[in-house]
Amino acid sequence: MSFKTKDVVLSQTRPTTLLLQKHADYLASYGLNKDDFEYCMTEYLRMSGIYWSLTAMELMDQSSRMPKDDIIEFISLCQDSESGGISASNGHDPHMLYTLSAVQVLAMYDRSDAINIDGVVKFVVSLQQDDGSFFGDKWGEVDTRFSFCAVMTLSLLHRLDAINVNRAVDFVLSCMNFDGGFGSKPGSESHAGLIYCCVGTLSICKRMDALKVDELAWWLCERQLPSGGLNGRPEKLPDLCYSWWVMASLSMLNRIHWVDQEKLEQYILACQDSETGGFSDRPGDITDPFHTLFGLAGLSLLGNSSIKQVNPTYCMPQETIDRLRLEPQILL
Ligand code: GRG
Ligand code: ZN
Repeated sequence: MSFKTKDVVLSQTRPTTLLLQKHADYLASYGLNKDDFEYCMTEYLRMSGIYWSLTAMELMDQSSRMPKDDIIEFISLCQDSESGGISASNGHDPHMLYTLSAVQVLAMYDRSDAINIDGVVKFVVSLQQDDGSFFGDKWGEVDTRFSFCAVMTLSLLHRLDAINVNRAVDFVLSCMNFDGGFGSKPGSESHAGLIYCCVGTLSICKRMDALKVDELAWWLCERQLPSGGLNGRPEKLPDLCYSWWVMASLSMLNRIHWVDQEKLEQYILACQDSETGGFSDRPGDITDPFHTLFGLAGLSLLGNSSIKQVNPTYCMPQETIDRLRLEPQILL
């Protein structure tokens, strides 16, 4: 039996400063060639791709380089007139995940008027179950991710009262484990991505009093590995996106100082590609818009002054959350 920790070693030649302009150029040109193989292969998640890119560009104060009018038109074409839900791309089926991404993008653009808001509310309401949980779409998968998508979508539209919030909270709490963490459904193992979703749901519903704060924050800070990076569960490799799932959760719990922030910053910076721009999951891997957003957002949580302040609950610029007068709960 081996007790070797799964981790990576940061090379001497890794990037150690923020290559901000490279990342903005990378995202501005991403998708300009619609025949690009990677672009074609990611059509099934296009709406979230737009959210990741636009949010990253907003955090770098360069969102004017994104094709705003085309994006807004694309979103309105993705709304299904029957269910009211929004899909990842034109002609795809509506889903909670892409409905949230679309509503987040429109919130940043202050253009929620571009969709039928009552339709979105009807879609989200139709997916809540008697136990408070949410389906992702009409096919009936239940997951705490969808609870988070539901409450975030409705809160951005100021329509949280349309669902049974108490039951939504009860379902999320039924997914809490002995270690203070949360999984995707009752009895499922704790996972940092789902912890973010559950803590985020409680933050929006202002029910963070129900958390086992110290157990949860301890489990979260134990995700840090010798490289400085964070994993999503015990015995797993580090991955840059956990700099978001873990650190945003710790931010809501007001305990980001429980990790070694300098080492984490070094890990995040090492995940940049100095040639192509963008961030990847681990140093040396291929970059993508998803990890680029979470790299930048993670650095924002760590207080990097060349990136705008990000809101830990919504993963959107704090200025958008302020403009919408939303006040998600953060522990003092
Ligand atoms: C508004 C930021 C934002 C999100 C919306 C969709 C969603 C809500 C949250 C997703 C949370 C989640 C489940 C993140 C985990 C993503 C991930 C790296 C999954 C891979 O999991 P494993 O277990 O990989 O296959 P590991 O890292 O454990 O090897
Ligand atoms: Zn990742």
